[in-house]
Amino acid sequence: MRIDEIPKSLKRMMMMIVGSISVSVATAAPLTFGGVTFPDGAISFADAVVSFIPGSNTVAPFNDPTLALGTPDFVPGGSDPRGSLALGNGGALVVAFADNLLVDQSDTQGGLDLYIFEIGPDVQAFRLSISDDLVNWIDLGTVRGQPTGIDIGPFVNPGDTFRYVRLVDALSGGMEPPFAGADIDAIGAIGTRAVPEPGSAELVAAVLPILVTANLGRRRRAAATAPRDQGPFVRTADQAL
Ligand SMILES: [Ca+2]
Ligand SMILES: [Ca+2]
Ligand SMILES: [Ca+2]
Repeated sequence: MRIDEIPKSLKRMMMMIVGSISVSVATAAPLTFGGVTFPDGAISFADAVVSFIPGSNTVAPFNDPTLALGTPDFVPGGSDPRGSLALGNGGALVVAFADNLLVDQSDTQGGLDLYIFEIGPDVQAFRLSISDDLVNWIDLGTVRGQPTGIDIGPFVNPGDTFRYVRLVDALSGGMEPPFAGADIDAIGAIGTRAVPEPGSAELVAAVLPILVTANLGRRRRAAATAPRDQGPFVRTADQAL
């Protein structure tokens, strides 16, 4: 189909869809959690679980790795205790950023780039690594704190970006069930570069052919075969470690 075959009304609709996606990235407002301000707001936080290999003595509902995604939501003494993931003794979690990438920065929060929100009465340690391909990992050492912030600057090259973060419980105490190991509420990147979310690109690829075919009265199989589930966001436990 040539572009001049598309009706004006449909062109306007297409521009609205693309515009709404780009605006959602550009208008992010700063958010503060536990005294830590994230200039790019909610997109700064981990978006997907790549893999979770639970350690011992973490049981449902505290062993759900999705509890470590998104903005911090654990409420001490709240009615819902499931705000954080208990890694279990020696447990390993790998998460991915989808609409942002971790980068080194020096302008905000003393240059600390990556914050892990660990919670609970025991301040438990975990080993922290970052990667951009799930193959080559940069070890940031064993850390602890509630929350704990890390400057990745000494470990990376200028301009490097990282999509993946790995946490491995360091067996530092609090080892009894039901929530043994470090308790991870959220993982946020102050050093954040916003990127088009894979889901948004898929949305454009999937929706536009449907609109075009609907307006022109032509059915095309392309709409049904638009790319889906591409990218690294799959649970591949043996790939991660
Ligand atoms: Ca994010
Ligand atoms: Ca930094
Ligand atoms: Ca949480």
